[in-house]
Parts: sequence; C-alpha cells; structure tokens
Amino acid sequence: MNAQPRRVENIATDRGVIPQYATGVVEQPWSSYTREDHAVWATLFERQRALLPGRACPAFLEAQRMLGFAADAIPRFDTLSRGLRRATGWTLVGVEGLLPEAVFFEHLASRRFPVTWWIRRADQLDYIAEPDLFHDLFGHVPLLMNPVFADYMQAYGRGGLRAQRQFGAEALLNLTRLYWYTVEFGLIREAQGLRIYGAGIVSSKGESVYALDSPAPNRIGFDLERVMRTRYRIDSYQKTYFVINGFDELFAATQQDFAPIYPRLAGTESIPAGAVLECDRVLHRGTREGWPEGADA
Ligand code: HBI
Ligand code: FE
Repeated sequence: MNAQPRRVENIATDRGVIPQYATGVVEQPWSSYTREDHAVWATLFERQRALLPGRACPAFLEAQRMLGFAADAIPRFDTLSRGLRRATGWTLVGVEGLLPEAVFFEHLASRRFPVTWWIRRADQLDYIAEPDLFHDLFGHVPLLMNPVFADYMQAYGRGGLRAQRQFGAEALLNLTRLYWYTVEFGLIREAQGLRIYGAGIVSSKGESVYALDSPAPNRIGFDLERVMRTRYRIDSYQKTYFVINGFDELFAATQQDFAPIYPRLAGTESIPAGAVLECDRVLHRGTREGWPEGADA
C-alpha cells in the first residue's frame, strides 16, 4: 500500500504502548488498496467466518449477514454506511487509527463509527496490537446494525463526553475499562451457552477459541462498577471475561446517572485483571494456566 497512516506518537502506559494517530477524518482510499491488502482481508474474513458459527452470538452472525460484506474485496465504507444508516442511523468515517478518547467519544455520541482506513500486512495476520481496518470493520461494525447495541454505543459516547467535561482522567479510565470488557472483549449468555460479542475477540483467531474454550481465564457475571474498577492489558488475551445476559443489560447500565459512581470509584483500589472477588458471580474460576508468575496485573 503506497499511502501510510499518519502515526503521531506512541504513549507508554501500564496497559502497554498505545499509538496515537492524527485525529482527522479521512476518505477511504479504496482505489489505493493493493492486491495484498485485499488478500489479507479475504484470508482473515474466510478464517473468522469459518470459526465463528457456534462461537459468535447469533445477533453478531445475523448482523454480518444483513451487512452483506464478502471475502472478495475490502468493503467500501460509503456502501456499508448506507445500510447502517437505514438500520440504526449509524455511519462510518475513515480515520488514521486509534483516537484520543475525547475524539472517539465525540464520534460515538454522533452515531459515527471511526474505522481505520489501512489493513495489517500479511506478516501480521495472527496478531496486531492496535485496531486496523479488519478489527474495526469485521469486529465492531456488524453489531451497529443491532438497535439495542447501537443505542448502547451512542449512550457510551455521550457518557464519555460528560465524564470528560465533568470528572477528568480517572473517570475516563473507568469508562475505558467498561468499553474494553464489553464492546471489545464481552461475552453473552445464550440458551445454547456462552457466546462472543466483543469485537476484539471476533476479529482474533486465537482469542475466538481461547475466550470460550480455555480453562485459564475467569468468566464472571457483568457488574458495572466491578468492570469499571478492573485493570486490563492491551497486549495479551484477557485474564477475565465479563458475561452479560443480553444487550439490554448493557444499555440499562448506561441509563443510570454516572455522577455518583465516579467519586465512589475514586475512593476504591483498582482490581487486578486476573482477580476473583468474594462478591463476584463466578461462572468459571480460571485455572490461570499459562499465565506468567504473579501475573494478576
Ligand atoms: N479509537 N479509532 C479508535 N477505535 C477505538 O476502538 C478506540 C479509539 N480510541 C479509544 C478507545 N477505543 C477506547 O480506549 C475506548 O475505551 C474509549
Ligand atoms: Fe476496537
């Protein structure tokens, strides 16, 4: 691919190194995608589509079907936006990559989902530590076709803007954890058992298996404040997955007034990613096998 994403810096945090890009909206340079770019899309698409039936939740699989994208070429954002706008009022905008929270919240609050315009290289097929086009388009965009989830995403963005204005960085960290353990790495309980809805899982071959099959991680019932206090790392599989009973549970969680929550959380310790608390609704207590020593991080 000739054009390069405009990365402006790498920020070292306790969650791992987080790249920051120029924050403007960019047109999807569809005609500049190379044969390799389309081949990377096709390989990842076919691999995940073969793996996800029986793993991804029915709402995700149905939404992917309704969106109608295919393996043969990288989809066009404007084409997908037409179907999305009709279904739930969402549209896609091209961006250079990961955005600062405030910019990201602003898009979500306006029912715009920012999609990275570049796709990973063929030598990054199995893992890339930041959101690329495949992660965003294949992972995040489908559930925006689901009315309840679409409302949750907008409510989340609006909550983020309020938190930004009224409560500062600590509250943002709480909200980022909420996003991480739901939108990115959430599990949902279906009649047939646990299923995946998190974009970070459905767009990852390894984690699509690990999240449901591995005995190592904890699987705990969703609780808003528990999630908002729980740390995570961006460069390894999750040590704990939180399980909702339905998207309306997520949406309901955003309908309460967050104002009293942030000061209450500010007075509490954050919770290590691998910890299990007395008050947890434990669906599966992880064996922690394969975790580095003392890795409760
Ligand atoms: N930026 N482009 C993009 N995509 C994301 O999913 C994203 C982001 N910036 C911040 C972020 N997600 C999370 O930290 C949210 O919790 C805000
Ligand atoms: Fe993401």
